[in-house]
Amino acid sequence: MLNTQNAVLKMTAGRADQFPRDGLPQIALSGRSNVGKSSLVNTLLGRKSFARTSSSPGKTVTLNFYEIDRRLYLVDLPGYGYARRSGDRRRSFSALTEAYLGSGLVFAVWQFIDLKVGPTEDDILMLEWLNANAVPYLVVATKSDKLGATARRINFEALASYPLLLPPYAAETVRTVMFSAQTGEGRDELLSVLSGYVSPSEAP
Ligand SMILES: Nc1nc2c(ncn2[C@@H]2O[C@H](COP(=O)(O)OP(=O)(O)OP(=O)(O)O)[C@@H](O)[C@H]2O)c(=O)[nH]1
Ligand SMILES: [Mg+2]
Repeated sequence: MLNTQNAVLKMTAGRADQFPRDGLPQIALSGRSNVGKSSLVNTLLGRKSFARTSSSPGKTVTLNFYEIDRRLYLVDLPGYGYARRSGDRRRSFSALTEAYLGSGLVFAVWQFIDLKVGPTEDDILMLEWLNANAVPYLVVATKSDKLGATARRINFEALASYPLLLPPYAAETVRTVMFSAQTGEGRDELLSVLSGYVSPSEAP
């Protein structure tokens, strides 16, 4: 198992030449602003405010590389979709995020989608990009605590069977994990996914 107590913010990167290139697997946390990426870092690591979170979107503007147990990085990406208004064709993904995703450093992506909201236009662009580039990824369905039992089930089933997450669009059926930073739902499952990245033979 990973020792999540042993976590350090190794690098706050505002430029591409600051991305760590030490061979450790890098797991990129991608999703729109305010979806709960930084909160998930805190929940997984059992810390209150290790990664900075905010109710005002656009909190994370740099790429923050959290090194876990000297074995992998969780990379907290800036959220996208913040400045976008409908009909606005401005670039939504930051140039730095695009440089990172194209850098060849990414081992896997965790794509965050709000369980209540479902995939946004920008989320769909990201899913299409992940599929086209054959990047291994899973979907984290966030803020599950905000829904009642019926809506939870309906929304989860709709998301997990979203066409872009299934063949032939995706190489294989994409795993979808229900998560709440508030209740801790999904924490154990995601920690075991992380352990699997660094020691595939380790018993779950
Ligand atoms: N109810 C509920 N609120 C959450 C959950 N996760 C995050 N939030 C709240 O959503 C807001 C945004 O959370 P962040 O973790 O900062 O979101 P982010 O994806 O890192 O946002 P950016 O840094 O702007 O990309 C905060 O007010 C959090 O408290 C959750 O599981 N349940
Ligand atoms: Mg953030």
